[in-house]
Amino acid sequence: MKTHLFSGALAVCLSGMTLSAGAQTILLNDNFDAYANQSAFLAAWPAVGATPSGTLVSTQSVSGANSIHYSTVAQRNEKVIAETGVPTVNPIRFSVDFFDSNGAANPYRQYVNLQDGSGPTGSGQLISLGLNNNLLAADGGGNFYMARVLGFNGGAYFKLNDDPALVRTTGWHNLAVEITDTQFKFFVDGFLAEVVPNSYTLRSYETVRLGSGLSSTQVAWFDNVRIEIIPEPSAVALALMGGLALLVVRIRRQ
Ligand SMILES: [Ca+2]
Ligand SMILES: [Ca+2]
Repeated sequence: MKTHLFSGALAVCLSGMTLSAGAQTILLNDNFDAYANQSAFLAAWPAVGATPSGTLVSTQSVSGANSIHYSTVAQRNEKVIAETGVPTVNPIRFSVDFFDSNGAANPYRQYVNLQDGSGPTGSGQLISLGLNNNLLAADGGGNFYMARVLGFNGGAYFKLNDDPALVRTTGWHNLAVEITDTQFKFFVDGFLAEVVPNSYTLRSYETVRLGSGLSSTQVAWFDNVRIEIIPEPSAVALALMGGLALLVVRIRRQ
């Protein structure tokens, strides 16, 4: 009896979830593992202007064998994808795996950008994830990963320092931002690390840049660059999920 009640509620909940919204839309998902060589990578991710390219390598990776290495000299690559459309209640999620080559060092100029246009100047037209040398290790409460939103904080990089546990360590870290029509939510290794209000003109993004295109005191690797639009669960699905949680509590108490 308890099992039937539970499965019935679960079925109702799952059908509610299905009704909630369409599947997530993946606009970019590059693990760099399909490129046979540097030329193949360059064909997909051209160098930016006269700045040299990063290097397809297998010295570090999260997925498969490959990632892209950025040295201490200026290197930068770019990919233009379909327009994301302006953010709504459904977040535009931009994420990357970043190999911090020296978690004890002062922040250095290695980052990835999501841009509206190739020369962004307006508020909200550029969001950046990684590290930049405008702040030292001790600034902003500790040695945290960093981000930038054009128009916020004077356009300067800031620390993702809401959670004291999310300090830098040498190795791979997942950095992400979820952009809605009201806020930018930043995540480090899946944990919420900073929230910035989105009070700016809403932008449609299409340009991704890897590497700062500037010299850096430390090297870095990037893997798994993703851009997706995540459907928010509908109010009906949320209510059904809440109902299921109550039911589970009741069944456990019986
Ligand atoms: Ca990879
Ligand atoms: Ca655009």
